[in-house]
Amino acid sequence: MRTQVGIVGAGPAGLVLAHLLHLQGIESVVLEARDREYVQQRVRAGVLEQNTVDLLREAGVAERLDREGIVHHGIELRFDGEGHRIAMSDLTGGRAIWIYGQQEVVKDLIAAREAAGDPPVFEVSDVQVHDVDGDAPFITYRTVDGEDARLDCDVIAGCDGFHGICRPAVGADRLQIAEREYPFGWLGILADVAPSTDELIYAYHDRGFAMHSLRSPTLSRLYLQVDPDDDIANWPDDRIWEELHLRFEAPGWSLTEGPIIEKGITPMRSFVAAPMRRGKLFLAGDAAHIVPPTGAKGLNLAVNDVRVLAEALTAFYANGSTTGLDEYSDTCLQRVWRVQDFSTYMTTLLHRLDGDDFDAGLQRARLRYVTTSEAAARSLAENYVGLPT
Ligand code: RFL
Ligand code: PHB
Repeated sequence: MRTQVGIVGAGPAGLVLAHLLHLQGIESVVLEARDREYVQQRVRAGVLEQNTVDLLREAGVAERLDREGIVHHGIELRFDGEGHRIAMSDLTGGRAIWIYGQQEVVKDLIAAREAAGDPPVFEVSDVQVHDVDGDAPFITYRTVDGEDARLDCDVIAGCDGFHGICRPAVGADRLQIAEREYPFGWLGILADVAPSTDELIYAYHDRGFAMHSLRSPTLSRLYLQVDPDDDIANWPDDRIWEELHLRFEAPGWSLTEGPIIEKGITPMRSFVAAPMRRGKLFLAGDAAHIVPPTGAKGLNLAVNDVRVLAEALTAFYANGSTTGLDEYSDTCLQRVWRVQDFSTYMTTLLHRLDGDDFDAGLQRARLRYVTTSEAAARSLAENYVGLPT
């Protein structure tokens, strides 16, 4: 088989890239290790920043997002039993965020690939990339029927997430890795109950961070800071609710419980691999970088990478220009580091740190500052809704 762009991974990065290229008349094939059901059900991100929504709208894949997505104009920071609203839209000239599950974005994009007669190839295994330094790179893999296959292409996009094969293919000796692990993880639940809040609540508490998000008017998504090595078996539903009540406690506010339909613990890390390219292989999204989820930025960063890559490839196919491709890694990394800084800020502002009373004193000072100074609040807001691209 031959195509112009071979894409490894049908997450948000790979699927958005395939769609943007299609709109420019550039052919691609998306290879995905999992089955369709799995990628469409995987519960992950829930917050789309303004830039992501703008891009999906311009690309014509926001019809359901505009119908079912919930626009938010503020978030709440809660500490010492009191809530403080950050009026994001007022502080950013009307920019906002949308609540729309990552798996819904993925479903819409897979539907768009199908409508174009170009669905992802699911359940491939033993994917390997070859000859990325030359002019004729190719990908080999095994199909769901156990047949060996080969995909020849001009360019390979490594959109296969943090545990994929594309970043290792760049070669450990060529990659500079900057990384930070945190001494905590997030226990996340999806609960079949109407959210107890209209806007997202980020709560700082001596017992640890907690967050209240949502997926729909009848579906709540909540998180608790826990030990990263903790076992979800240690967290029966009653214990989760008890801990959530304690960390969100505020006079006149109550948390409504409901059946927990999904739960799990995710470790938190910050990670940047540079450069995001080797020859004809370009890394995008979680394959190249990870941010802790406190800033709600991972998916949005993945979308920004492939926006840059699609523009560079469009110029390359239009007039042979390689400038955009040559600048791809540096262009993306500037935003990656801005977002790393914001995600680190949100993470260290809100989580219980292992340190001493000095850390806690600084955190309270920063929380009071950001909830009383308009300049500080605006800085948080403009990063949260996403700085213009
Ligand atoms: P993905 O989504 O991991 O997709 C990679 C795809 O590649 C496939 N794959 C392979 N396919 C073929 N061959 C191989 N060898 C392969 N190896 C892997 C995988 O099966 C998969 O389908 O990466 P992508 O596209 O870069 O997207 C990144 C986002 O998924 C990620 O950054 C976000 O989920 C992060 N994140 C959040 N981001 C936000 O912008 N807003 C949020 O509110 C937000 N909340 C979150 C989050 C991530 C979380 N977890 C679980 C890590 C909340 C949580 C709890
Ligand atoms: C989510 O809804 O899953 C979510 C929201 C905000 C975050 C992280 C995750 O910062």
